[in-house]
Order: sequence, then C-alpha cells, then structure tokens
Amino acid sequence: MTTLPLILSPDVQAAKSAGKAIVALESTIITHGMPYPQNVETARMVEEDVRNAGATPATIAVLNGVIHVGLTDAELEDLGQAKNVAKLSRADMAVCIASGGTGATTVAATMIAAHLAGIKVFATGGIGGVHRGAEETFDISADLLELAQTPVTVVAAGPKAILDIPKTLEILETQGVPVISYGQDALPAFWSRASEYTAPLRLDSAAEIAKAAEMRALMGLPGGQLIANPIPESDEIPVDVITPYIEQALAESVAQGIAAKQVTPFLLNRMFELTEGRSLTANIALVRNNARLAAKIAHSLCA
Ligand code: PSU
Ligand code: MN
Repeated sequence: MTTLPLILSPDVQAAKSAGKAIVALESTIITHGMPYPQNVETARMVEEDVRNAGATPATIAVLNGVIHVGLTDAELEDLGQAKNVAKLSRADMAVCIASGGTGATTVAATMIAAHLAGIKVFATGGIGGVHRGAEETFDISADLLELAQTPVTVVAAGPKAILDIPKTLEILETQGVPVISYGQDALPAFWSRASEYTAPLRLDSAAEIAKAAEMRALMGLPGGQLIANPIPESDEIPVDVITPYIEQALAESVAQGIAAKQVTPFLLNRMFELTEGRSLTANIALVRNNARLAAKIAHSLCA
C-alpha cells in the first residue's frame, strides 16, 4: 500500500508538535490570482503577517506529486514564476499527486490538505462561489461544497464580487455552512467593505469564532465555517466605483466564451487591467488583513 505523500516543513512540524497556532495559506492565488512579481511579494508579506501575529504560516501546494504544507522561499518563487501550473481542486488533486505532477491549491484543495495536516484555520482572499449565469452554465465553485464537509475555518473577504452573491449565500445555507461576518452586519464583497446583503451570522471577536468552530466539532457536524472579514476602509474600492469594471469584465468573459477553471483567473486579470492595478492593491491588502485575523483565531483555538 502506498502512503500519502505529505510533507510538513520544519517550521510547521515544530509548531504542530508544540501545539502552537498555524495558519494555512493557498497557492492558487499566487499562480492564478495575481501577476508576477506581486504574487510572490504578496505571498511573502502574508507569511510575515502571520508570523508577526505569533503564528506559523503554512503555504500549501502540490510539488512533483507531494503535498507540501509549508513552502521554502525558493519554492514560493518557482511557483510564482511558473507557467501552466495546474489549478487543483477536490476533483483533480489525487490525480495530480498520483502522476507526480505539480499544482497550486484552490480554497477547496487547500482545505483538504490543511485538514490532512491537522490545521484548523486558513486565510485567503475571496472564496469561489456561484458564478453569474450559473442557471445556464452550472458553474458553482467546489469551494462551497468543501466548506460543507471539511472542518477548517476559512477567513476570506467574502465571496469575490464577480460572483452571484445571493445565489452563493443560498448554496452555503443549503449546505449548512455558517457564513459569519466579522464585526459588521453587512456581508463584505471582496474589494468593497460591504455588499448590499446582510450576512446570515455575525461575530465580533476571534475568540467567539474559535468557540463556534469547537462547538461544531462537539456536535459532530461536518464542515467548516466561512468568516467574511471586511477589507480595511483605507484599502477598499467602493461598490459604485468597482461595479462598472465588474460588468465589463463579465461581459468580455461571456463574449470570449471563457469557461470552467479559466473564469476566475480571467476575471481577476481583466479587473487588474481595467482598474489600472487598483484591484490588485486592494486584493493584497485584504489577504493580509485576513491573515492577521486567521492568526488570532488560530491562537484562540490553541488557548
Ligand atoms: N482569492 C483571491 N484570489 C484568487 C483566489 C482566491 O484573492 O485567485 C482563488 C482561490 O484559489 C479560489 C479560486 O479557490 O480563486 C476560485 O476558483 P473557481 O471559481 O474556479 O472555483
Ligand atoms: Mn468554476
């Protein structure tokens, strides 16, 4: 019988053995979510943010058929520069590993790897969700179903604003996923602090978020929680400013027949071009903000 090829970096292994706070980080945001070199710079800053908050960062990727939990600086740099890296989700992760491939992990795949490594908290930018036009395309991110079955608390700035937010909330509710807005009633909308929708749930401290995760486990309920953490005010792009760009990027993706795994990277890249880099600056700020909150939650879970 083959064993699972899973390697924890020395830092992550040490933190785990000592029962210290660890925050998982994904790699698709590096390979498919941001251009080089800002992708690698951001990945490094986010790791540093987690360290400054007293926790250990564990960036996750599949490299040559091995799940790596915690990457070296050289591995981060290589991933950030690599072209044509696979974008892995629940459906294709095992095939990639079995065939010795290399791939970046999405929210779904990062949750799977984090859980295998015993990590309970994960920070990202925005989760995937129900795409606009899903009633025709059926394009619904596997991130949503992963949240329903894998016990990891995911800190994001809400669903990405390119998505159909009410439909995304409906699926999460059907799947029994708690969607918890942090410190406000409104559901955050990625680049903007507030969407026009009220979040189903609200908590105001990392300790309460940790307690809710523990309660879910005590009840034997599978799945994680989605923490929607609003982008800091100084970094946000207001809804009325960002909306026309979203509409344009979406119209172009439809006109060009962009589908499946290409949709989200295409839209994020077009938003970067249309906003002349402003969407990227906001994206970087929100990921860092999420990493800081995730570190606090990880601490509370250790206490
Ligand atoms: N957050 C970001 N940028 C990203 C992503 C998240 O700020 O690029 C990635 C995550 O990996 C997420 C993926 O899982 O986008 C969603 O892809 P899809 O819509 O194809 O499921
Ligand atoms: Mn999709």
